[in-house]
Amino acid sequence: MSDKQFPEGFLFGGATAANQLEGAYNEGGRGLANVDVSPVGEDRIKIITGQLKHFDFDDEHFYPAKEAIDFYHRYKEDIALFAEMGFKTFRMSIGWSRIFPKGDELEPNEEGLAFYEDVFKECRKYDIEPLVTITHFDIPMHLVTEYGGWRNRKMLEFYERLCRTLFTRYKGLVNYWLTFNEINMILHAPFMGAGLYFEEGENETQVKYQAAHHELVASAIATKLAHEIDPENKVGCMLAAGQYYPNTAHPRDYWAAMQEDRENYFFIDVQARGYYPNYAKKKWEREGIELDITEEDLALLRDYTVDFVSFSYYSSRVASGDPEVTEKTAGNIFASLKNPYLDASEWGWQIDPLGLRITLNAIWDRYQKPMFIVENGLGAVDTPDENGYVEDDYRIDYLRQHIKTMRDAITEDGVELLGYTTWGPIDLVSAGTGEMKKRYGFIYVDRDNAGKGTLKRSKKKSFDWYKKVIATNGAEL
Ligand code: P53
Repeated sequence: MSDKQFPEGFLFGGATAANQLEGAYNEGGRGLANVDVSPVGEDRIKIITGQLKHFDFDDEHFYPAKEAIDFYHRYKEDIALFAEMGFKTFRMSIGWSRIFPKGDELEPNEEGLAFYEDVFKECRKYDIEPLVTITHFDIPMHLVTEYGGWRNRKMLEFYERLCRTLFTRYKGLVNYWLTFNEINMILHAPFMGAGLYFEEGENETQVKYQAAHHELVASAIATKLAHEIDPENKVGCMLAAGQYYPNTAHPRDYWAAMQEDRENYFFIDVQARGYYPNYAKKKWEREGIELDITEEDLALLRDYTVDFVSFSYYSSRVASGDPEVTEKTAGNIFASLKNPYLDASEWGWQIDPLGLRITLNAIWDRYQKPMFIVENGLGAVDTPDENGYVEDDYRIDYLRQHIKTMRDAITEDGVELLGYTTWGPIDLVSAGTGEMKKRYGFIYVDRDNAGKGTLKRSKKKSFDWYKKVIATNGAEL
């Protein structure tokens, strides 16, 4: 028991994404999306980074998003389990191609709208506040093949229509919105993040920043609309965060870490402050990048900044300015040098609870806006007993340490934090690898990398632990 308290009304819960749990990829009038055609296995990384053009299914690969964990048919059972843990909030995302199957239609697909309405009502039944990501690595394939994804300015119009539809239909049911999941992912996995694919000889950096500009303006338009349609709406941006440390005290390493941090904060600098930072304009100048940016775009960015800043945190990162130092950590789209002071997960993600406090303070110092930790957790191999029970003390340990440092950031440092949602409260498909084996959940799902299993849900040891954490508002960890 600690006398250091989380604020009253703190939103504890869990976070998911449509393509990683819904399945039912061809039901309810849903159209094909970029994430559907991303298989598990070796080729995945080439596909999600836009290096390998792979726009449809084939027989050689297994596509985990087709069925995922079948939340589409089992959401009542799953939300009941979240409610049993006492969730105050549930983060989920909209499958864009459920609402606009091709993306460029004028009228939405009623079946898709009705599905999410039911999901939100189910949450409300248990006083669970939905926290909705409008796009989480998700774009209708038709918008990729016909328009080239977010490189195309036409995307602004399609995204605006999506937002207007959602804000109007779910008025009163949803108040917390995130515009783009991990918006900085566009630089690292551009096909997954923005439906981008590169032709040979193309200036990739130019394409990525043009697409990023479109997303940033689209995010501002969403914020404008959300506030117009319902003044109760709160809109957040979302960053794949994790502060960079210098590899040594050598000034050039500190400088390298600062450069790396800026590459990520660039997006949030625009969404939270309303203008392009000088360091970015200078970079573009240096690299000969010329972007199509209108006066109207700049006015939108300036006038419609976000209400809060949300982020995912799994690990801190390390940078070096010394070209000889190259030993990278494994298994993460965000390449980082190894930090010798930290342990790592089975997937090579380094574990740094204090790094969460550091990241919280860095973001708070930079923006002075309320924050929301919308992802954190440990991807691990679980071995269930015959009842599907998993003794996942490693997961409890990871989360406990992170929740402690987050509490310190609030009670000792005074950062303003709205809530905390762990990633994948129920096991789901990994975004980075497409595996089921990389599990984050409090709830075990019987399904393997090849799609075998009954899909049965069972509680792990961490289920009761997290329930107690929420019941005591973080006093007992
Ligand atoms: P998986 C890489 C680095 C940081 C965050 O990731 C990332 C990724 C993508 O691998 O993505 C977020 O499933 C993302 C979720 C994702 C989660 O991290 O690869 O928002 O969709 O599932 C965990 O272990």
